[in-house]
Amino acid sequence: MLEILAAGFKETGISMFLGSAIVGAVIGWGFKRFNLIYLAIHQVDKTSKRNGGEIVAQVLHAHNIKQMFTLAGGHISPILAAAEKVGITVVDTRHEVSAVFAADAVARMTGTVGVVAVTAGPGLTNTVTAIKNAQMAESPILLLGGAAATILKGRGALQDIDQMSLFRPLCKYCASVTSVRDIAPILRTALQIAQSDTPGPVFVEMPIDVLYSYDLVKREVGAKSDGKGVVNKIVNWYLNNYVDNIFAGAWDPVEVKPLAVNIPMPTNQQVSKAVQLLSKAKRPLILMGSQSTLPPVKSEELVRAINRLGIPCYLGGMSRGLLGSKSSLQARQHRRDALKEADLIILAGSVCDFRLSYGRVLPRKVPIIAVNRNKDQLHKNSDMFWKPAVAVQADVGTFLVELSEAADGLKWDPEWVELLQKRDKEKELATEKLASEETETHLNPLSVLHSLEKVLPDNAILVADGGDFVGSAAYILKPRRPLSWLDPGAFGTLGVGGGFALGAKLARPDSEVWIVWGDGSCGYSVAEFDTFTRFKLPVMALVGNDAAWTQILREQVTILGTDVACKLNHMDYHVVAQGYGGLGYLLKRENASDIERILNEAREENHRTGKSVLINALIGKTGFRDGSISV
Ligand SMILES: Cc1ncc(C[n+]2csc(CCOP(=O)(O)OP(=O)(O)O)c2C)c(N)n1
Ligand SMILES: *[C@@H]1O[C@H](CO)[C@@H](O)[C@H](O)[C@H]1NC(C)=O
Repeated sequence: MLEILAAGFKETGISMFLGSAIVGAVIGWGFKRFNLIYLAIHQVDKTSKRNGGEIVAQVLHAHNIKQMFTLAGGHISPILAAAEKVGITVVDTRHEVSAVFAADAVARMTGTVGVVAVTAGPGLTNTVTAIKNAQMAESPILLLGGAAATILKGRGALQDIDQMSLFRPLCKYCASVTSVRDIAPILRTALQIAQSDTPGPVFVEMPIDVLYSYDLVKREVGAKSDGKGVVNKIVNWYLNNYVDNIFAGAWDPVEVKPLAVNIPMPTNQQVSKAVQLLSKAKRPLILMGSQSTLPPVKSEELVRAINRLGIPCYLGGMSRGLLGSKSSLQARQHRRDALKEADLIILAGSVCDFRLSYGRVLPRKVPIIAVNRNKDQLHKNSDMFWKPAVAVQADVGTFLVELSEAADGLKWDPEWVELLQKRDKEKELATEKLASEETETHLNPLSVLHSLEKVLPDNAILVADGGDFVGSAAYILKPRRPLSWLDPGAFGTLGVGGGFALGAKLARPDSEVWIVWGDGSCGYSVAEFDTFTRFKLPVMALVGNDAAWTQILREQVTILGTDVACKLNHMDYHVVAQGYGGLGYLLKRENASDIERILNEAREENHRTGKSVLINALIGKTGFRDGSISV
């Protein structure tokens, strides 16, 4: 790697950047390129074999980072080697996009920052979709990317592209490190920003010359101790100064501890205004969104607050499972009707985007209390379709806890909760009836999902990756506890399955992690079964195999009259899993009466052998999902 860069540089080099060298030598005197004052004060230890990767590892270790996800590359090897040395588990995936999804899952499950390191150029561009997904899901991720040496940027170095421009629109903070002494302060700032206010991804570009040791960088850049002729002397002087500046003060003692994270808090006035409105309500309703699961409020504390409030809730995104699977306060079905009947609505982190029909499903005349850390999300479409009575830009969990204390003693119409419960029961009975219907050729997907619901243990974590089958799963499967459901979020990205499951199993090794996959979606990341095998992470997967991209097919056929590009085959995904060292099961119609037993057998084998399992269920059509959105 280094050799290639150095050779490339030498070939095209000397004469090509002669111009800039001379200009640089003159202007450089003006302290722009190398900080001569700094150089004069700080030592350059030219014999040290240490490298910047060690500082990266030190900072991450001090921030309690347990895993780093990656796919290798020479640009980032020093980070991986140093991370391994300080005891961070370095997990190498089969695609960079899965590395980011895994870090995202760790961030969501643990309330810390997920960390990814990928190589320059294609390594980084492969992360773009997952980083955008994390931005939309407000998940804090630190993306470390390799890069060409700063001095070789734009000179034809291997994998050298303008990476900063790619990530600026996707990340809360982007920085490129230009000297070893800057590594710790930049990383601390990046980690702080990732978690502050509205959490999200941050990007730190680490050019190869801040990651390798002094002697290697000097060689790579092509700086010699002396040269023949005036021009060569100037070039060498320039290059030596460039390298010295990178390493000046590199190994001085430096602070690596976390900086304080900023979390926006509600004011007393906002809380008492909300209590005042609540005191007039008989049928209040909470729509909970993912933000409610963020630190600092712990899940148990939030659950206590909701139970104290006694207000029925619909749980969305990461808040699914918050109230367990049996709470009488949780409503699941007929949200539209409930919104029409409620006389006060609390948007606890849920957003008036497409998921709430841009706010059009909210009634006009009842007070709406909106809480969100993010100002844009808080007010989304409030100029068009709805209006908040109180808008609180603050942490959702903290607001609900304070509200539950201030609203103590308030009571609601007892028939309200009963009504929502009764309707849920009715809908569930109707679905169960659909599940018992025979499909023409293959298994009834609803019946497969009902069987899964019956065998899921209390420690199950569900990863949702697909279209129709997963949409049905979201109705039928009940997450057992807080933070036990992972879906892509508002970006709706297919392909999260392998990466999410990887992160979830590492963050919660004692849980039984289940990927619920569409057959189309499975194809994106089934290769991560290899990663599960190598890292001895036994994951479970259920593929609803209908030989199509059905969610799209359904409406494309109706509206446009063709199934073009929407058909797949009944492929042997269970055999693919076996090829990657897992166990595979094929479920067909003849197994219909036996599904629960087979699922349990698969679970037992998973526990017994420590191998991941893929259950390939050949499913047929039902009318259950007709009319649901399919974009
Ligand atoms: C990366 C990405 N590509 C395409 C889509 C569009 N899309 C949404 S649902 C869907 C079909 C999913 O098919 P499958 O995983 O087989 O599940 P099924 O609907 O058949 O149950 C597609 C292609 C998307 N959301 N994300
Ligand atoms: C499904 O049924 C067939 C036919 O009875 C049987 O041979 C097969 O073993 C069953 N599959 C599983 C996974 O048990």
